[in-house]
Amino acid sequence: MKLEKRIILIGGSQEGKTTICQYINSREIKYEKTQAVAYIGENMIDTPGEYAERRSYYGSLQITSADADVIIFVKDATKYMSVFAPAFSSMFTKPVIGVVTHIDIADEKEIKDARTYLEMAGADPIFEVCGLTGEGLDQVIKYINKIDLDMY
Ligand SMILES: Nc1nc2c(ncn2[C@@H]2O[C@H](COP(=O)(O)OP(=O)(O)OP(=O)(O)O)[C@@H](O)[C@H]2O)c(=O)[nH]1
Ligand SMILES: [Mg+2]
Repeated sequence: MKLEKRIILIGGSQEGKTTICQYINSREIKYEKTQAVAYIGENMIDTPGEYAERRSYYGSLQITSADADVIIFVKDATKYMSVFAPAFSSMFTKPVIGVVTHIDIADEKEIKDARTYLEMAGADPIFEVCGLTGEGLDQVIKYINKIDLDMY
């Protein structure tokens, strides 16, 4: 399925942002640390985990997000902590949705907790995916393509 809007992925280190970009762009899935903001394909902006982990980078995230239509907060369900403070989404003037990754190896409680972190951060709705197999990503793309940007 083709992504028809430009998205930016935000989340902590190693939570699965780049893997989602690789999957959606039909690229080889391989681990590569993101060192700087990267434009992948036509429609994806990948960010380094450090940007969401350090307050001093929040301004860069805000500026970079101006280039996107939709913001995705990405959270690995198997990581106990979250980089997303409550109402983190209020920094952005764009629709913010949430994606829980690693559902292939997380248990039910971990997935539920990850959803709660994303909800508290203001992401809505929230999807569950596995970046390695692409499970759940079709629903994410379908939802994004349907968002009416005039509402924002
Ligand atoms: N089992 C499993 N592994 C995943 C999933 N998504 C990503 N990974 C693995 O998690 C590791 C980190 O994934 P990345 O996509 O590079 O993470 P990132 O958020 O881009 O990390 P930074 O570039 O450091 O910000 C890689 O080894 C991926 O293969 C998933 O849904 N399930
Ligand atoms: Mg990355």
